[in-house]
Amino acid sequence: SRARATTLFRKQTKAIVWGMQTRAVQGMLDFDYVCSRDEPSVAAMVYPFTGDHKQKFYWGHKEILTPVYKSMDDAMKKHPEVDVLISFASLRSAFDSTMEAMQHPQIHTIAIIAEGIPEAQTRKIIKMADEKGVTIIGPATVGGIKPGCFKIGNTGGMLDNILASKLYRPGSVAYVSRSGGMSNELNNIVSRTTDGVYEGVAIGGDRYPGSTFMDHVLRYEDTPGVKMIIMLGEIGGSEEYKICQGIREGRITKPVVCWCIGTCATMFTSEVQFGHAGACANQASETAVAKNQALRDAGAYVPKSFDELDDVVKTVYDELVANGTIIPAQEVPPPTVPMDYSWARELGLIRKPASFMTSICDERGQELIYAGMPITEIFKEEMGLGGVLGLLWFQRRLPRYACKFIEMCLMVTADHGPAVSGAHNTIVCARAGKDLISSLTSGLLTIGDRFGGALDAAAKQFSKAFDSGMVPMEFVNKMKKDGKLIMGIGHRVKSINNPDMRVQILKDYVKQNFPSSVMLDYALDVEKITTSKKPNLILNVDGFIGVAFVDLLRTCGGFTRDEADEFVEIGALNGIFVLGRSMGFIGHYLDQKRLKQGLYRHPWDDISYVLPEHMSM
Ligand code: Q5B
Repeated sequence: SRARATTLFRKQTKAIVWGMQTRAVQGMLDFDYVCSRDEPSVAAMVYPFTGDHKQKFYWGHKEILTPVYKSMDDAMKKHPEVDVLISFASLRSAFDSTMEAMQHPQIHTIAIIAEGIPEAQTRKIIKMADEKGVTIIGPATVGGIKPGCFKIGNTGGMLDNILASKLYRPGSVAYVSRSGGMSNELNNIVSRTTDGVYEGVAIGGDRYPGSTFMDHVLRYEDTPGVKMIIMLGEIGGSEEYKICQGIREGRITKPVVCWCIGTCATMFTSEVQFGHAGACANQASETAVAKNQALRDAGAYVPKSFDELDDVVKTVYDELVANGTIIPAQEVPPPTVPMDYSWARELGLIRKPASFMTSICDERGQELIYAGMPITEIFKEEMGLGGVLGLLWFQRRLPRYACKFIEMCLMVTADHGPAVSGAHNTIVCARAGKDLISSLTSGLLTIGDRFGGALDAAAKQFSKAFDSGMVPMEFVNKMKKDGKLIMGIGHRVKSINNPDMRVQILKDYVKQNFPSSVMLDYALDVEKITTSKKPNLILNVDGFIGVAFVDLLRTCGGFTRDEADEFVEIGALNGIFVLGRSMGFIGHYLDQKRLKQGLYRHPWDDISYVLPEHMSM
């Protein structure tokens, strides 16, 4: 079988990443860039759940495209330079994908991130890896890092951490740990006490790691750049004793600083299973205390506690500098990598004027919020449609009588038969084979001054006249003199002889429930004058809702006078008719479809053709 490589990662190492881990890949590329690599370390990604495509990443300031393959076979064939596979496959697919990867002789190293892979499967992976000479890092690991060369996935954390721990250039200290989290702590300790990390691997917390402490310590022993070694073991298993043996037999000659985590287990009366699957002492020799003592006896540098690990690392390093084994290199500042926009924002480093603002609804949190009120509370308080409209249109929690009035307005304006302009348009559109939204909007587009859209103008005209102290007769006369129609007055079919019951219902409600109806009373006085001229010049449904809403906004207690006027000014009231009548238009659309009505063509005998006479020059 093929011998395992001593050097797993170089400045030219190329990897395939299995899984759609775009953040991890971007992290690797940022690391590569800050290490001044010539090319990104990720050659391709494999993701069996989408077709072949390309993913966009940043390489420094530039955008680059990285190929994603559905099949691992294709990825390997297209990228023969790749010798590392980083597998983010789940615990269910990690076994198959790792076994498949090992069929490709180009692969020398595989990092398996997944936790919870069945031990029987891991053992098969290990057997195959032994046969093929493949180094497995993991499972259940964050991976490893070789400053200046290569980083596995998320190892080393984000770029600020990479920079803080100087992981962009090699030092002289190599470490191996089980835990990914603790390897980050080692990055920190090593960067503070020495010239930095040469390489660090977290072998993972499973009982059967794909590669062992000894595998990596021996690699470090045989790597000239490594001058001292740190091994962070833990409770459980007996791997650490192999290091003792290696030191005793002279196979390990470089200074090794060791610590086994889990010494606190002695404080418990029963056996303790720590976070990792393998972190449990099955016999006295597997305890952290016993292993620390054995390592100390073998000649490793073992602190009294983890707290003193940094002191011991520093002492050993200082000795190596003093005896000339280590000559610290001159620091060269790394190239700057632009910070991700979202991260910079999170850190509060940048601000950008928003392209648009909103003040009525926030859907970003756990719960949808309408004008400050969580949706669950809206239902708990049974605020109804009127309450929701109050929140979204007026940003207020309106009193109950106002919410009910809004709902009544929506009910009375919901429909007024197929003959009105909007319903007619909707019907013609539906019969032309158009869809619901087209038919609805074609109906809505007829709403305006003459039909259904006189609410705001009526509110403006009546309140302006009232506020300026005009008596109703003066108002009517002035409008006539100016040649203007009074908005909200007049109806095609309703009159004093054929009263509009919709208006009557609303009138009764307002009179009984509103604290004040001065604007409505004023409009009713105007109606007396106009109907005395012509019986159809009644205060129509638009006019009624318009003036009653002015009373509501001005007297419900929720708005200042300026705020009340602003809602009329910006055209909120026509919205009531639009919203209400949408119900009817949709009804007409569905009705026509249900009745299977064909294309409408207006009959000729209903059109008067009044063309100009033929003109000769
Ligand atoms: N005269 C509504 O007109 C209508 C006058 C007026 C002073 C007035 C007309 C009008 C203002 C806009 C308005 C909302 C076009 C109506 C609605 C929803 C609906 C619809 C439905 C539904 C009706 C005859 C004589 C003339 C005019 C004078 C008319 N209106 N004077 N102020 N406002 N109103 N729109 O019947 O001297 O003879 O020349 O524009 O409020 O859309 O059901 O159908 O739920 O769907 O065609 O209820 O009033 O009357 O134009 O022949 O005028 O009265 O100057 O005087 P008519 P015209 P003169 S509610």
